[in-house]
Amino acid sequence: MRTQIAIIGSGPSGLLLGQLLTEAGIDNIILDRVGKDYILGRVRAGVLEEGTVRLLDEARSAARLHAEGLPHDGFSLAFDGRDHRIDLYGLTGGKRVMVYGQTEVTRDLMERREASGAATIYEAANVTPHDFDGRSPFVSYERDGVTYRIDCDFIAGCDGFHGASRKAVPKKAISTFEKIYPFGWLGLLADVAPVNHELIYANHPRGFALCSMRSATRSRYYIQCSLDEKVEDWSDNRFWDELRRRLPAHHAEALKTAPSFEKSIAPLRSFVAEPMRFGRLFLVGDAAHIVPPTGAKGLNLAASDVHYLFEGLGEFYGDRSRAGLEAYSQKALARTWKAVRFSWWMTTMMHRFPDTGDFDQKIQEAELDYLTHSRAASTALAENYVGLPF
Ligand code: FAS
Ligand code: PHB
Repeated sequence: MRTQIAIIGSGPSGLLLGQLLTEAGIDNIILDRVGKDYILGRVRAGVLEEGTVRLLDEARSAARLHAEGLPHDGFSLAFDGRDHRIDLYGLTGGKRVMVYGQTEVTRDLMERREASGAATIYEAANVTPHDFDGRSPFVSYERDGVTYRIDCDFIAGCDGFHGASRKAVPKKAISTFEKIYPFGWLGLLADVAPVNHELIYANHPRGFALCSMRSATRSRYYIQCSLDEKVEDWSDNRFWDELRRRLPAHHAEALKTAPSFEKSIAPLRSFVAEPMRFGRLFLVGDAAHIVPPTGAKGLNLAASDVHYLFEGLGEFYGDRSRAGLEAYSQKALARTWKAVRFSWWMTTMMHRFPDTGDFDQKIQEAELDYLTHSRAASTALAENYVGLPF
C-alpha cells in the first residue's frame, strides 16, 4: 500500500490534518490502535479558539459546531466569595471562544472523513514509523495477526502523549521538558443546566474548581483533587457537596445537580518535546506537548500544529518548496511555549499547592487582585485565553 501522508492517530490532530489534506487532494491514511467508539468515549476539551474554528471551517467539518456551539464573550474568576468577569470580547477587540466539546469535534471530523472516502484503519496494532530519516519512510502495523506496510512520503505522528511516534525518535535526537503538578482534576459530566451562562474558574482554600458546559442542558464540572484519589471513592453527592464548598454562595445555592454519566480523574503535566520534526516524521499535538487544561489550550495547540504542517505540506506538493516543512518545528514550538507558559501561569494562580507557604499564598492573592483591577493585566489574560495568532 502507498500514500502521500501516513497519519498515526485518529484524535483531533490526525483527523483535522487528514481532512485538510483530503480537501486539498493530498492522499493520506489514518491509523489508530483503538476503535472509533473508544475514541468517541473519551471526554476531554470543551473550549475552541477562533483559529481552531476557522480550520474546522476549512476542513468543511464545522456545520454542527456553528449550529450547536456556544460562543462565549467572557468567563469569571471566583475567589474570596466573589466573581470577577473577564470580558474577553471587550479586552481583545471582539474576539471570543466557542464552547463545543472535543468529542463532538472528533465525531464531526470522523463523519466528514467517512463521507470523503479517505481511508482510516482502526484497531491497528504495533503501528511503527520506519526510515523517516531517509527518503522512503514507511509505517508498519498488525491486524488479525498479519503485518502490513504502508509506504509514504511523510509520516505525521498524531498519536498523543503515549503514542509510538515520539518514542521512535532516537533519544539523542530529542530534548524533553516536563513539569508534573502535585494534583489532578476530577471531572464530571451530567445532563443538567449549567450553574452559569459562562465558565467559572474558582480559586478556593479547599482547591480549584471549574464550572463548564457542553450545551445549555449538559454541564461539565471539575474539582482539583490529590493524585492518590480514586474516582470510585467519589459518589455524585460527595462531588456536588465539594463543588458547592468551592463556589461563591450565590452559585452554590443556584447549582442544579443530576446523576453523572461520566466521572474521571486526569493528572496534570506540562511537557514539550523539541524539535517536532525528524526528517520525514512530524510530531503533532499531544505527541509533542501537553499542557494542564486550566488554560483550555491542549486541543487548540494541536490545531495550530496542524495549521503549520498542512501549510508546509501544501507548499511541498504545490510548488515543491520545502520552506514550510523546514519551518514547521520552529513555528509550532514558538506558539507552543507561549501556550505552555500561559497554562502554567493560570494553573499556578488558580490552584492550591500542597507545599504553598504563607508567602506564596500572599503572592497568589496579589496576582488575583492585580489581575482583576488592572486592564493591562486582564488584557494579557484575555489575549492568551482567546488564543495568540497562528
Ligand atoms: P489524542 O491523545 O487526542 O489522540 C491520539 C490518538 O492516537 C488516539 O486516538 C490514540 O488512540 C491514538 N494512538 C495512541 N498511540 C497509538 C499508537 N501507538 N498507534 C496508533 N494510534 C495510537 N485539552 C483542553 O483544551 N481542555 C481540556 O479540558 C482537556 N482535558 C483533557 C483530559 C484528559 C484526560 C486528557 C488526556 C487530555 C485533555 N485535554 C484537554 C487535552 C486534549 O484535549 C488533547 O490536547 C487533545 O486530545 C490532543 O489531540 P491529539 O493530539 O489528537 O491527541
Ligand atoms: C471543559 O469544558 O472541559 C474545559 C473548559 C475549559 C478548560 C478546561 C476544560 O480550561
